[in-house]
Amino acid sequence: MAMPVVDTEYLKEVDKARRDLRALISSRNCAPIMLRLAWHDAGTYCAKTKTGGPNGSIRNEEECAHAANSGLKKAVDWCEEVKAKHPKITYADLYQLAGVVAVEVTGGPTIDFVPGRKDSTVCPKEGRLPDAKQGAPHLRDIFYRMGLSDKDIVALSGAHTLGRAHPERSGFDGPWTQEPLKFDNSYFVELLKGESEGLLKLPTDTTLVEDPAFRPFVELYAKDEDAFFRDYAASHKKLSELGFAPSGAKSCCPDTTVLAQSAVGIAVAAAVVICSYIYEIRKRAK
Ligand code: TBV
Repeated sequence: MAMPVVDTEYLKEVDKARRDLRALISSRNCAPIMLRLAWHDAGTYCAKTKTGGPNGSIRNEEECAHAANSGLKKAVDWCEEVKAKHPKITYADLYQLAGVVAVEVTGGPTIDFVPGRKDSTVCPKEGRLPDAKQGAPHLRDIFYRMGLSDKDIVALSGAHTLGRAHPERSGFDGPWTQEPLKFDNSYFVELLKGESEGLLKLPTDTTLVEDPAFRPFVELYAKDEDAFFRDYAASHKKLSELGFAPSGAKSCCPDTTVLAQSAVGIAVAAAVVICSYIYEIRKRAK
């Protein structure tokens, strides 16, 4: 599918879809799985081959059936309700918008959303998303492949402040925090408390406190929620825009033309004012 044309009409639809998503997510309490959907659509990106990424391909049966995506069909179907009302919006934009709204309605930071993502039906090879049973080297392999950093890994892991694992989906069980529908920094606070109170710790979670490069970020985010919100919003935006170049090229041409025209206009006006001033002075001097 071609690049969607992001004109005023498209932006208006995005606004309406945003409202519909807010209502849908609040009434069904499904923020966690919507955030997971956005992450799994984006998290297949490979910076080297420029394949995968937030392109809506997770809606296709083959990709949705990948083991890592277990349970996500429900979220895909819910998004379809919004797509039916706003067919202009690409699936790629819709899933990323759902992720942004999920964070917002649960009390998290505002994440800048730029529309214009293209849809794809190409299914990436299975195995691009992280495996919860592995450690730091694996986590780095996966995130570096996307072009993301250690700081992005830790900040984005804070998304586990929302939701829980389901035995029938991943084999793991339980939430990471006491209030799994509230987006805050409690994931990091619980992580530093260590094994206790029956909250979930995946091998990839414990890796964050054990690894010397990851740990300082965990400590920072546990004691400074503002720092977590700031870094999370920046990392989430990066994740949501992997391989996506907002259509600046087209819209910047008219803008620069307008700029150049106004510059010329101002120069001409100034020249006229100056000339008439000089003319006036000479007339008086006579
Ligand atoms: C659920 C693990 C957002 N994540 C989730 C489950 C598991 C993982 C449970 C699925 C289930 O049984 O329902 C096993 N996902 C991982 C692990 C990795 C991973 C270990 C390894 C890197 N997660 C995430 C990011 C984001 C999430 C970057 C979003 C930005 N994931 C997420 C939410 C939920 C899961 C909100 O991966 C709860 C869903 C970096 C629900 O409640 O249904 C944290 C990081 O990628 C690991």
